[in-house]
Amino acid sequence: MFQNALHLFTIAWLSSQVFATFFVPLNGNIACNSRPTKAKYIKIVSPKDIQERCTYTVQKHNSQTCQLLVKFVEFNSPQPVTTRGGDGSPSKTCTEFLDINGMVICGNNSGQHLYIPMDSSNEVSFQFHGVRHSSWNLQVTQLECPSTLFRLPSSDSHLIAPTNCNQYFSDSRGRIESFNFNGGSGVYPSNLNYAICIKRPSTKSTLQLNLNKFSLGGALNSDDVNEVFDDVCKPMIQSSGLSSDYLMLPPGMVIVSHPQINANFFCGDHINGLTVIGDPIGPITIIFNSDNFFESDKEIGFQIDYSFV
Ligand SMILES: [Ca+2]
Repeated sequence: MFQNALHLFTIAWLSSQVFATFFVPLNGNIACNSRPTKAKYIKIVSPKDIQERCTYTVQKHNSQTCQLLVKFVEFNSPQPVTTRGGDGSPSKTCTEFLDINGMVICGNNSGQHLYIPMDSSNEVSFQFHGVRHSSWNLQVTQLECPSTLFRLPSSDSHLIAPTNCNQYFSDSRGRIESFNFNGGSGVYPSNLNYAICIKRPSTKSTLQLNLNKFSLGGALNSDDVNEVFDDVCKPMIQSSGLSSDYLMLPPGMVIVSHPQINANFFCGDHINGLTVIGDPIGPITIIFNSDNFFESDKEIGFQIDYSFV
């Protein structure tokens, strides 16, 4: 009697595991403020009905899910506005925005993408705040890493980004723009800090960056191109009013027209239109940082065409 009951329980449990593994929905739209989805391919589209907040929660498709690839087919929200902190210093603040894992973006971001780590967390929430004047169409793919237990291959291997990359460019050439580049008008939101990774081709190692547009703060009004790097861009000692907006390029990159400059942190607009080239060692990672201090007309962003030559 007991053994029969145990047998039936075992069959029921195994059936539930099989059902959970194989009968999760494969793709689909998820509605604003609906239940979490485990679908592998997900569309997040703004609703016709205006609401103050839309939250979409994505849970792991299966135990191999390690990253979410979020493609911004469309994302438009009002431009960030200038606000003032307690000390009167200006900042750029998003009034309607998307918050993913604490990363807050707004403005015109169609064509952008993000990688969200899913290895340590079981779910990720996409929170759209104050959505009265915003529209979005996001394509989310749950990327599955190869299984370490059974060494099962993954069909997503070509899409998976190196660990801790927020953006990943795997083509041998392409264009990278700051969030809310907005056709060259900017501005990038304050308080962003993220890593942009580029895949190195197997046959070439010299990276060339054409800085089509480059305007990232800069506390000094110097006209000397030699004075807007490193500790000017990332002050060693924090102080109110000192800009800390910068792009950190891989070590070894030099400006073609100023090869004597051996810097890592770049800011201001003195290198706007210039070309940076080099043979960086190790993973190719570019770090963007914006502080909470807004300098009018100086914080537009960047548009970079990268290639390997
Ligand atoms: Ca700033």
